[in-house]
Amino acid sequence: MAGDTVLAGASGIRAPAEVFNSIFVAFLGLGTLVGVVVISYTLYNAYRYRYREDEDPAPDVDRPEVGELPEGGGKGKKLFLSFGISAFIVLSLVIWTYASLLYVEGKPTEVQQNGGDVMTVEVDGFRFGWQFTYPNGAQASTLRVPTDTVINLSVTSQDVFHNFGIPDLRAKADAIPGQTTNAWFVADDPGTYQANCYEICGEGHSGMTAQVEVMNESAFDEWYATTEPANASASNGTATASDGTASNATASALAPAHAGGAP
Ligand SMILES: [Cu+2]
Repeated sequence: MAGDTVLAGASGIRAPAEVFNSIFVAFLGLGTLVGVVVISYTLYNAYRYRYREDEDPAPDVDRPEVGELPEGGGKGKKLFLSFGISAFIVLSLVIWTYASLLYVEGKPTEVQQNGGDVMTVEVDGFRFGWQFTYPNGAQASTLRVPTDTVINLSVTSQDVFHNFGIPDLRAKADAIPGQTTNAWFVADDPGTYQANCYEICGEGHSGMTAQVEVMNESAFDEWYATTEPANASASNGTATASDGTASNATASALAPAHAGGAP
């Protein structure tokens, strides 16, 4: 099918951008073809059977008289042919599109199972910005990713509905509080892209953007080595943890008395 020749990056993985592009091209091509056939045939018949004052355009046709039921004809051949071709085109598109979407849905898991590199970045939407959390716990407001690597975005929201999307990389996912949505992409070319919010979420919605830096793998590794978990340097993390333990202790101290009183 058209589009299969569309580039796969050095990773050899067809990114959703390429899959969606080939779906678009196939639909556009077939739609144009069907349109051209239908419109040409209509125009051809309109011309062939046009009204001529002095001339019967088809003198050899035996037309039914008023009140007579038509008989004979092509036994519905044209009807079957056009329905058959339409059904074939529509069903092929449905099956092929569905298979493509299954590929997009399952690819990160498949790559991971085959020992390939998948980097999962947590994307947290809030009014009005984005926070990215890397596998090592580092956090940033710019999304930095290496080229030719499957980047799996795990998207959620801290407050209201948002939608995280990077149009140039064809990655887009709802950001819904209390649940995560996944989207993935493979970037072939280093460069700076922009992520936007695609769910109107308040007065700062239109400014709710983030920079996406696609870096060469070596440059990324160098940068990634300098990052550290967000709460490693902050002693607050430890303080909260010990607070947590303290209140748990209180709770369990109270528990036996409570249990004793129950029966
Ligand atoms: Cu938003």
